[in-house]
Amino acid sequence: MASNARIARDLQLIGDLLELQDANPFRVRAYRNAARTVEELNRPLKDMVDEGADLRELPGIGKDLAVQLAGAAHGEALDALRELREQIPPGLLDVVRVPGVGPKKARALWQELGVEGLDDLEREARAGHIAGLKGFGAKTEERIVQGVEQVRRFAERRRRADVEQAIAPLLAWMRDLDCVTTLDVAGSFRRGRDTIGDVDLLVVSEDAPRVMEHLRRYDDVEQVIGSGDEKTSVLLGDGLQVDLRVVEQSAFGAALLYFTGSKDHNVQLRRRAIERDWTLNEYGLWSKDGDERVAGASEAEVYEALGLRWTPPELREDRGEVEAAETGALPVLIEVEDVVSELHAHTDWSDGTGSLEVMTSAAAERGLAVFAVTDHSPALKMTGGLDREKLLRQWEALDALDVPTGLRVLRGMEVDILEDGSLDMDDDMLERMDVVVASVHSRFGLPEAEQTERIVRAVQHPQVNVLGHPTGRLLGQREAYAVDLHAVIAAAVEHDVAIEINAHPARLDVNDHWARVAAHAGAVLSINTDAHAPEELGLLRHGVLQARRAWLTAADVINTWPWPRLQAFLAKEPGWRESSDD
Ligand code: DGT
Ligand code: CA
Ligand code: CA
Ligand code: ZN
Repeated sequence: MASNARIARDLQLIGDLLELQDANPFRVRAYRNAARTVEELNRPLKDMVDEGADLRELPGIGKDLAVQLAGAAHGEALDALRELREQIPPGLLDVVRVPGVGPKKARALWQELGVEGLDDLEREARAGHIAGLKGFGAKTEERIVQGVEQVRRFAERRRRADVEQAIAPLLAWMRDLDCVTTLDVAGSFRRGRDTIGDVDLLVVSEDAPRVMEHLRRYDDVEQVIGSGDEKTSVLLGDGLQVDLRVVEQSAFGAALLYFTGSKDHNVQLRRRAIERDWTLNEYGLWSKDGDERVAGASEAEVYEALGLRWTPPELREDRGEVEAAETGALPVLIEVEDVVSELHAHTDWSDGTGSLEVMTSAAAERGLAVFAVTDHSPALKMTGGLDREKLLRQWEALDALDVPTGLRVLRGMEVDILEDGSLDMDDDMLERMDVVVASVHSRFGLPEAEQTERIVRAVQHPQVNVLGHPTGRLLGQREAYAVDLHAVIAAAVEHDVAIEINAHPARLDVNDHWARVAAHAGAVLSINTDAHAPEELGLLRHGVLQARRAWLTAADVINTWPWPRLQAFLAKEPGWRESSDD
């Protein structure tokens, strides 16, 4: 089954591909007219076909198209589209999407310069080979260089949380099929990477063709890139690629291992297999002659046969995990349930949406033991940051607050680090707080030396407990500012300041790499949601994933500590490092 919008997009695409082939303009126009007709229908084409409507009565639809559309309504690929896809390099469609190019110019570039994709196009444009072509010019060439970058940006990696949301209905659709025994998301998604290139689905089923067909029929499939016995790749409406593999139960573990990756982790495992005179592939671990399957049904079985402990997917990046799995030195990774304190959250006293009551109730409902109210300081005007007087009023409100049983509410603030590294609040007020989060929200463009000095100075302030979102990156929007994090981490270790892993999916800051560097340097980490609404307390798991990728245990993260130890840390009492319970 396919939606009208999708069929219309396919018809439009046929027009574009035909134009790339320099086909008869009447044919091109016929498909484009048909696209418009389908788009403007006020009911699903599929319903019309099922009711036996004569599609030839629709404007611009002849006999041949009527037959194709009937098939398309039931999810079959349009014949013309299938044929064209075989004849035209797929990368040319990216070229067509570059502003200022379009099908006619793309065809000229293809024929004159052999341009088959964005890389070719960029190279030719930068080499100045395009300006001289008939119908182009220096200006077009310049626009093309910028246009290529724009198309690439669009095709960039996505935030994991966005992908999670985008594929939820697809997973439900696939699980709905009765012959799907198991469905897992593998690849970088399973490894918990902060961004995802494409989605790798692994299904166990006795009826692979039906599973493949079911995916192709999913309503939001925009394009089938390829479909065979073992693998189908599709693009969803928003451009997200989904790769599906179907395997038998007996090969499930080996396949899950293979398609979870990472590639480098797999290389290590294959090396170990070869050392034992075996081979490892997506179907199993095999004896040298390939006759006997040594392991394959479960991941654990494969690891065990290779003399390794089962390794959590978050660690499978060839960063020393294979050696650790061999010697039994894998860390016991932190879990969401270990976290009992939220130390960075906002309320409607600044730019949050939830009142003190709403946020503290939400925290209690999530089973937290400690919740810090850390609204913004006044420098961040657009957030309604609290000045001294308003902060005093907030504390009065906190004193009067009916706190849920079992929850400890902390007085705190997310204090701006000003340009010179001083803090945006009076020292006597900072001294009266239970917890101070210090963050940079301005002057991202300072030279690295100045930025580093600024942040180090803030970390040295005797009242600061947590360095909030230490690099300022916003995934897909803003790069990290230039800063020497090694120096910042060293200062944090010296002054008993925790390095934050901000769990907001747009931030995940610090990332997995820096979290691990920080822990190695002896720093402690603090995972916080930076919630601006009660439901955002649920973002915690995104931060925990990054912590796991950083090899962190519960002990490395102050949010897991029992109150006496956390209290000692926040008060910078010597001795917080020696915990009695871990
Ligand atoms: P992504 O999609 O860029 O976020 O990253 P991954 O890790 O999901 O990479 P992807 O989708 O290309 O492949 C998924 C896993 O499948 C990968 O981690 C390892 C395995 N794999 C795929 N293609 C190959 C290959 O050509 N060689 C090897 N050794 N492994 C592969
Ligand atoms: Ca992938
Ligand atoms: Ca893939
Ligand atoms: Zn902030």
